[in-house]
Amino acid sequence: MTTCRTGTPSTRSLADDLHCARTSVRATTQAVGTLSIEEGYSVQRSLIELRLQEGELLAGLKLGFTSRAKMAQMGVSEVIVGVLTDAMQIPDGEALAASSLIHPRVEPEIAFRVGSDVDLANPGTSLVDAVDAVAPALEIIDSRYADFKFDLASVIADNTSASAFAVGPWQPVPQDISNLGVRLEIDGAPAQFGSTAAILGDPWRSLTALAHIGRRVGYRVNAGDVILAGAATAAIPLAKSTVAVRVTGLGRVVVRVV
Ligand code: OOG
Ligand code: MG
Repeated sequence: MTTCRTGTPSTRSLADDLHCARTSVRATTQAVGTLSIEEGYSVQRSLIELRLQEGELLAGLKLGFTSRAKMAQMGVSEVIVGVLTDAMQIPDGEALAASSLIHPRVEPEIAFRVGSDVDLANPGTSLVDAVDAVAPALEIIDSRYADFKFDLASVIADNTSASAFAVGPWQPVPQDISNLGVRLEIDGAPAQFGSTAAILGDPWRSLTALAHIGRRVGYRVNAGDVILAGAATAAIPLAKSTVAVRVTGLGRVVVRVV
C-alpha cells in the first residue's frame, strides 16, 4: 500500500494529497483551509491532470447536488460539476473491488450520452440537443476526506467525491423523463425509492446547469461523453453486495461489489 507523505497545505498541494488518499485508500485528515469555489475547480483540474498523466482518458462529466435529498444529506446548497474518466466506469453487471474504496456510498442516477461535440463557449449551441441516448445509472461516491466531511469548495476540489459509475443499456431519448420512478436495490431488496423529478424538477435541467458551470470552469463536452445528472435520492453506505438501479421505462444497471 502506498503511504502518503504528510505535511501542511502550504508544503504540499491539495491535489497531490487527494490523489494519494484515493490511490492509498486512506482518507486524508489534512485540514483543507478556506478555498473559494474557483480554487476548488482549479484543484479539481490538477487532480484530473494527475489521473490523465497515469494514462486515464476523459469519459464525461457529472453533476452533484441537483436534488434536495443530496443537498440536505451533505449540508450544501449549490450544484457542482465533476469529471469522469474511463477508469471510473464499471461495465454493467461487472464487479468492483471493495478494497479499492475508503467509505463508499451508492446513489441512483440517470445518464445522458452526448452524440456530438458541444462548444459550451458558444451560447447558441444546445447541450440538450446533442444528447442522443439516456440510460439508468448508478454512482459510487467515496470522499477522500475523513468522515465524508467537507464544505462546497472542498468537495469540488475532491472531484465531487467521484469514484466509480455504471451505466445500463442506452435507450433512445424518451419523450418525457421528468417523473420516472427510480429504485435502488441492495441484494434484490429495495433500499431507496424516488423519482427523476427530484433532479432539479426535470433531469434535462441538469444539462443547463452543466453548460453554465462548464463554461465558467472551461470544461469541454465531446461526442461519446457520459453525463451523470446527479442522484435522485440520498446516497446509502455500500458494503459487499449486488447493487442495482431501476428506472421506469429505461431499464436497470447492476454492479457487484466484491
Ligand atoms: C458529493 C457528490 C454529489 C450527487 O449525485 O449529488 C453527487 C457527495 O455527496 O459526496 O454525486
Ligand atoms: Mg452523484
